[in-house]
Amino acid sequence: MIPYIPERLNADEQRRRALAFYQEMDERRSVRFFSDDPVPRDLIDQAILTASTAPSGAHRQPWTFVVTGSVDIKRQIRLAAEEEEKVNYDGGRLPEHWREALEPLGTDWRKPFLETVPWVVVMFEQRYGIGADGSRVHNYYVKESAGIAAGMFIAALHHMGLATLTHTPSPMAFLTTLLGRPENERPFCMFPIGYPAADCVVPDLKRKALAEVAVEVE
Ligand code: IYR
Repeated sequence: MIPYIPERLNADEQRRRALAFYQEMDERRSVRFFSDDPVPRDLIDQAILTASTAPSGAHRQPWTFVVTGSVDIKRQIRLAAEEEEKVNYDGGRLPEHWREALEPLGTDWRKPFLETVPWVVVMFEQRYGIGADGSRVHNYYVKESAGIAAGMFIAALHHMGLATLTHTPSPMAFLTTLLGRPENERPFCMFPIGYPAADCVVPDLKRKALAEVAVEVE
């Protein structure tokens, strides 16, 4: 064990920081219309490092971030994702209630943004780890750990002025083969990353009020 003694802030400073951080995060929106302006590669690495500070079961950090800026691979990802989404939207794989739920988002099977963006990051969860001798290492709370890291990843990107979308083309198994990932990894979430297009629009969403998402028990 090592000492951990972060600076203790006074309550006024805490409120100032809390409000500023909330306001910044409240401005984040999932973006589906991107510009093809380039994004420096080192920014992506910095966001991955931040995501990787997430707590994880037994500190296994059971994730791999696969980054691609390859025109060819982005095209293959787009074509494969659209193939699956055509079955979802037009082939009747999405149940009626799901189609209705997506209506306000205006989504359909077309995913041109997967080619427009400078970077696509695919986050894989490691169902189990591989020890130095090649043996299987048990991972714990893999989904929870990956979910927290994904949240920190999108927060990091937003903080540096980049836009993304938590995109889960369904099913996502094609990404394992396409990106040449090993058997212990499963696609968790895909993140197209770039700047919003000049004419980007987003749904007019309202976020739930505090009383709708929090209760106090006395
Ligand atoms: N994966 C599909 C459908 C979709 C599902 C949910 I839940 C969303 O919040 C948005 C889309 C697609 O990407 O279009």
